[in-house]
Amino acid sequence: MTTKKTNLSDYNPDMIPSGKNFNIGIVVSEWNPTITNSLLDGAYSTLVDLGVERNNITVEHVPGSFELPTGAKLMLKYGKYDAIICLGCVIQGETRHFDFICDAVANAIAQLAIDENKPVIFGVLTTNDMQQAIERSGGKHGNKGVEAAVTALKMAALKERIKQSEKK
Ligand code: DLZ
Repeated sequence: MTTKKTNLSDYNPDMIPSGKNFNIGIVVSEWNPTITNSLLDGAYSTLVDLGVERNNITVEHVPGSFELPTGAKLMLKYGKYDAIICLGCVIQGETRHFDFICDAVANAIAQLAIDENKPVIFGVLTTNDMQQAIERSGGKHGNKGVEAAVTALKMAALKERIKQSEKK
């Protein structure tokens, strides 16, 4: 079976839950900053477009993608958030750093979300080269920051829905 490549950033706002009552944290890696800043722009503007108050969006920076799970965990420990979005860009190099970082970050983010019962969103580009990263941070393949923001609102709304239905 083949998979058709689609631009996942083309979302229908009518199908996304409103962000009006949500408090969202964003953790951004400083490595490959031109890319991560574009991811941040995409995520931030999407949250605002979908109704999240600017006052209810907090952005924190960490040195590299490896530090994203710790940044997210600290935000959850000391703040009140409905979801955390982790944004980073790891580019394949000559070393095995790539595999170590990608595996560690993906596993830690998944585990954190499960442990904390909170959506922690993996908005990390893992690409072969800079060109692929450009194409996925506001280029021809969309913006993974936009997709991460949409995912955060969907998951925050899912949690609220399940919580409310369990109360009945
Ligand atoms: C060390 C490193 C390397 C080689 N490449 C990247 C990268 O492409 N993207 C990224 O976000 N971070 C990279 N880092 C830094 C690590 O994520 C981490 O900050 C350091 O190993 C210190 O823990």
